[in-house]
Amino acid sequence: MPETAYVTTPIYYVNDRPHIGHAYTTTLCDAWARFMRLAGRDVFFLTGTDEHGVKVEKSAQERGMTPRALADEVSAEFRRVLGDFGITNDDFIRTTEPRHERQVERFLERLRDSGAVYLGEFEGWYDESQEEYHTETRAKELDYRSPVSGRPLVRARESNYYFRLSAFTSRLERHLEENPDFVRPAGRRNEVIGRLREGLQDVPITRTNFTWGIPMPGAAGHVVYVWIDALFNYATALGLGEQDPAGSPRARYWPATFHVVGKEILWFHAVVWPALLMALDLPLPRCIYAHAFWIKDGQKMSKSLGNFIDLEAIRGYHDRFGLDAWRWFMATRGPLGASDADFRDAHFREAYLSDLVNTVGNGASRVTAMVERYFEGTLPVVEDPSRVVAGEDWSAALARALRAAEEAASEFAIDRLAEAGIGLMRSLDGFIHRTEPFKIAKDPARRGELALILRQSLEVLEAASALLSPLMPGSMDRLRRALSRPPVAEGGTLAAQVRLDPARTYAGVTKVALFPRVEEPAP
Ligand code: ME8
Repeated sequence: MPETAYVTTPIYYVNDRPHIGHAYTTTLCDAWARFMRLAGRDVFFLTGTDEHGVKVEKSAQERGMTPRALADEVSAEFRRVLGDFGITNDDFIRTTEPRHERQVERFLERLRDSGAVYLGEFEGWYDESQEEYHTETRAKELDYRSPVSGRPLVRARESNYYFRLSAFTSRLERHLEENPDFVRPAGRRNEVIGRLREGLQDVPITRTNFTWGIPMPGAAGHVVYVWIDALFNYATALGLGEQDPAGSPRARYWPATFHVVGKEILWFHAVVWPALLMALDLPLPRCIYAHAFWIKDGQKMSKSLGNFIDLEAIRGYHDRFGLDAWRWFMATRGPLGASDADFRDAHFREAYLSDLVNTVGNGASRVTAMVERYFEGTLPVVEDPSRVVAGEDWSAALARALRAAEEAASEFAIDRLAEAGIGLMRSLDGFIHRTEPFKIAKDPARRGELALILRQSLEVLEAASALLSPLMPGSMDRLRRALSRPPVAEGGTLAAQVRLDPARTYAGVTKVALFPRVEEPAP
């Protein structure tokens, strides 16, 4: 049985339309999932929509709709959009589905029976926009304002069910100490450890001020707080809360390899969620990966500022540059690490021109054009292509690229994954520059040498197309068709494709143009 891998995006709120932030996280996860499938892993990739809570209830009211109708509409739009973005998720979970609700109720019963959840009274600083309470220390640090909306925190008092989060402080601290990779990138981990040291308070997990949510079992009027409801999606999609979880064919995917989230929701994922899992005696996810934010002109993107790169803007890029160019930009120029990334049209064009037009596209068209021109598209096995030509040991270079890609994937370093593939294209460019096959072609006596150089170039192109395919699936398929090679296939074929293979034949290679120059002005 191949090793399993499980990657999740946050589930997105249905009170907002899909925008660049959703596209970003989901595209990163998609590239990772595609890579792991190529590498032979048994992958499960989950995304979905978060549909309960006050925010959705209010948005629906404002639009004169029921929350259910709003959720149906927006959730459907998210699913459509994922299709347009080439996302290969294995499931799409909605928190309003009976399978989710039923399991959340069961989880909460278990938590209450074990004493991890109890009925209590609470007063504290409440962030209405985020539906989140803050401790006195934290509220003071925040100057009694929401860190997200900037609106004042309000003093609120409730009788609610609580989760005994405080009881897990030292176990959580120990887990973070002992597992340096539990939170990535490293800077984010230190933030979490720092906040843990301040101590944890129990958190209310039900509300009585709204009805659009999962009822707390056996507690009339209490509705499960949307964050607790939402976090469970990662487990309910696998059936872990069903009566017989081991019987669920998806149970094998737990624990998750990566929960990928934006930095603003790291706390819930790195502290609250693991504590809930501890209370339920379930294994913890291997890593929470929290990326930073896309910003615009140095400012946070927000609905109120109206500066979000919305679906229409994204589709504009798809139309002019192609979906793969968009995916490439997301993967290589986005806020993957700890710092935010400013979205600029000029950056997009620069990345497109230097990486895709000049490097990937140019390398692919030069090599295929020469094979077509000098060998009528057919380069059978002339000699062992692993011979070192012009000081370029391609066998070693391909092995290095493969290792770099695998290591990058193990750290969710999608930018380095991209680099492993495009690095080969840069080396190929240098190789052609040094060996000058277009000059050798003029000398009939050097035909064997020419064949070997082009043969190696084709093999490198093929390897690069495999490494780049998780990021740019459509164009890499086209490249492979031009190489007369089948599309990359899932299930452990990667290592077989990222190496020199004297037994491969290239017949019917045709010149390919992958990324045309785009001259129009910005939208
Ligand atoms: O928080 N840059 O949903 P949400 C990069 N339902 N990524 C961004 C971004 C930006 N400017 N803005 C949003 C929720 N994102 C909850 C999650 S999970 C159990 C519940 C991405 O619709 C990023 O991944 O507000 C962020 O965490 C997510 O969208 C928030 O989506």
